[in-house]
Amino acid sequence: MAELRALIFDVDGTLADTERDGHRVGFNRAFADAGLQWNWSEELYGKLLAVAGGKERIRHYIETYNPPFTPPADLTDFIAGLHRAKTHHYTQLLAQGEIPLRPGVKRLLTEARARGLRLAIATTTTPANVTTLVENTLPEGLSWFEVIAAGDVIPHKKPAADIYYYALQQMNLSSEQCLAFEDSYNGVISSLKTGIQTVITVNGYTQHQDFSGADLVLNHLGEPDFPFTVLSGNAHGSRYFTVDLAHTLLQQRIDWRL
Ligand code: XBP
Ligand code: MG
Repeated sequence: MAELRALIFDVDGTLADTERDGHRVGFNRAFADAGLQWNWSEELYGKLLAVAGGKERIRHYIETYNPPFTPPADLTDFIAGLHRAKTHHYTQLLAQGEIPLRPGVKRLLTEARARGLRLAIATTTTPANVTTLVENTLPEGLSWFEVIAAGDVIPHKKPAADIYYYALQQMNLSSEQCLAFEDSYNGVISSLKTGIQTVITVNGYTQHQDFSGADLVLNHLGEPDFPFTVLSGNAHGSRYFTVDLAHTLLQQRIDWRL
């Protein structure tokens, strides 16, 4: 019978609340650098987040919102250039310590390691963004993650299941041996497609999205002195997320299957 062996974490919106004040600002600075009169407001960005992947999001914006610019000969190359500039601005924001880890993340990662659980990341974002975020929020923490599955390492981004299949394959684990942590509809669709039980911590952009199929939907992972709120599912009396609760969630699924 499968037992919990690893926790797999999404990055944006899950490890840290990176979108509104991080990625969005990075995109707007890159547009300004390129002399484009494009500005992604908080509201517009919330709509654009339906498309995972920064390059894919820029293309979606061009095709859907028809913004003012002179189409270049090679649009793919043009988008890639904008995205490189955006990543530069975003990683600078991270390096300035602008974006902290969300409540309970460092505590849970530390406990998971102490309890012998393996750790991995499964994210749509660019690998450099992951390393910069972790280096600036969790010194020495990069080595805690056995696998950092990120960005273009797979052909189809979330909500496709590719990134979670890739992480499972790299760790040689089955979906029943893992628990995923996500923040968005695209993310939970991706993790559930692989059969990985999933815990959601919502944020400003995702709080009204559909998380059907998730084991638990929380406002954050909580701390002993800062309890979470259960938005759906059964936290079995816990007031903050722990390794014991992770084991209980998997066990309840096993009992349910019996
Ligand atoms: C969220 C995403 C990413 C970021 C932007 O990723 O969809 O595209 O919004 O990062 P996660 P890039 O799976 O961590 O929630 O511009 O590097 O794509
Ligand atoms: Mg996310």
